[in-house]
Amino acid sequence: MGAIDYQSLIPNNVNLKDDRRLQRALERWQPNYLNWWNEMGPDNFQTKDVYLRTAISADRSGWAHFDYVKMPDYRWGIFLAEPEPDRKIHFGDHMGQDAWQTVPGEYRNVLRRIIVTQGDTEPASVEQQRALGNTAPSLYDLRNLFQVNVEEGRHLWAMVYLLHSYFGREGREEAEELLARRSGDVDKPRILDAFNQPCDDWLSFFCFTMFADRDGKYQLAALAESAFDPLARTCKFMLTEEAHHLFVGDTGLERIIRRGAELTLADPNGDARAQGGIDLPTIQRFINYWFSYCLDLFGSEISTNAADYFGNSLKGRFQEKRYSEHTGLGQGKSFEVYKNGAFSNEEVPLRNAMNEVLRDDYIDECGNAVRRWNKAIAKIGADFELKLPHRRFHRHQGLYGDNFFNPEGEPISEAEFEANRDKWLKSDADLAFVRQLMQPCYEPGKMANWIAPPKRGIDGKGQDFEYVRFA
Ligand code: BYC
Ligand code: FE
Ligand code: FE
Repeated sequence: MGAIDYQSLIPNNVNLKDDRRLQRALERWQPNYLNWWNEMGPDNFQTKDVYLRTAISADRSGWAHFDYVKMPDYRWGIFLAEPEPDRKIHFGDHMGQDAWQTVPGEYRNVLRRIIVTQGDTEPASVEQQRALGNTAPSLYDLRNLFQVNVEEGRHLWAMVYLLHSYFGREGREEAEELLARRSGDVDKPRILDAFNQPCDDWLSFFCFTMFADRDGKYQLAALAESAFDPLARTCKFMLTEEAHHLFVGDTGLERIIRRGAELTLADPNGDARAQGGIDLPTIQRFINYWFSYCLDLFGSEISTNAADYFGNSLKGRFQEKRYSEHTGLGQGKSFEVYKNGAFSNEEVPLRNAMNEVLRDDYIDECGNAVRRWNKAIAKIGADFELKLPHRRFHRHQGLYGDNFFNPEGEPISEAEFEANRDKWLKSDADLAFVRQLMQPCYEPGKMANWIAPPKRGIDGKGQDFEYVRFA
């Protein structure tokens, strides 16, 4: 295992050549995928040479190879993490049994749904980010965008492999649908809300890779615990690629924040916008918007779906092994429920609260990043502190989705929310300002004015390396 077969039309480490039917089915899907990529993938850059990494092995050490590639020639393929010999199920009702190499009949529909939901987000994000190449702040950032895009394309392959391999005709139909839905389309939208929001400026892109890809990290980690072994191994390898997406988001935001702080100080009136930068309150409003949409991605606080996923050993907690107890039975989690104008505490069986357990870990990790960013602001000497809004703020799903709360989480009227909307969330005026700032900067080593340079380049290359060739 580990080594990847690059001789086949579809690179893989699953011995695809030994399963001719599956191979043929995937080879029939491949041109449809390429059509989708050419239609919905990065606008304007399909013929350029981009310095990209490609997976060459699925084990931990040295899995990637860097070289110039034209994106449509990227070797998208099927890479699963090494199998764990004699793997046992380690949570839920099936704990102690052998991990499943096929799909148990009774979980066929629900597993398909989980895989389709996961798969749907991958092409959705490529669609959302389609226009960004036209306004990249540097060649370094342009290259990172495309790296993220090709890997999200590969994550779609990862899920389509599972659908084709384990779900028969229905799986093949779902694989077609994954290419037919479109982000933001009124008739055929993507499944989850955050993936239908436009993401066509770079501040949004970095918020997206910071917050939405990080939801991806937590969802994939929960699925990497799954009793269904092929899903677990697929997600495990996706997570190694995902680390770079999170790096892009976290450091991208940090660079905009640092630059915003510097320009605030440089301006006689403390106005970063006047210096061609993005002011920290605007960055805060973008964070409020994307963070709240991404909190929705974890599903309802109290969810029978979540209880079933965990109980059926399909989806675990983040790093399930950290816990000492793995059935989730006989325990509860308490919630602040807001009903008829008042809060009350409600205790819910732990299994039903698994979405919230995952969301808790996610919020903690986002909070750590904000603390780091604030240190960077303080070091520069600007007087501003970024904050994550409260988990109840601006929610569209779940326990708090039907009420209005301010960023501190206090209940307010709809009128009060609307009166403050532009103070709390990116406004049309913010968006217009940010959009006009987004002018391409394609000279090697140059950086747009509104973003600080990265601390180092990619693959040991310098800042002035030609990460994308325009010739
Ligand atoms: N928008 O019990 P509930 C990534 C629906 S990101 C719209 O609350 P459940 C990536 C829900 O489907 C990771 N609808 O939720 C990042 C259900 O619908 P039905 C993606 C929503 O099922 C960046 C109903 O509300 N992976 O990889 O416990 C770039 C009530 O369900 C939303 C996954 O999500 C929403 N936000 O949990 C590229 C993992 N939230 O059945 C890639 C797979 C809920 O009533 N998915 N609904 O029609 C899951 O595990 C679960 O589906 C969810 C929802 C956690 C998403
Ligand atoms: Fe992904
Ligand atoms: Fe990602």
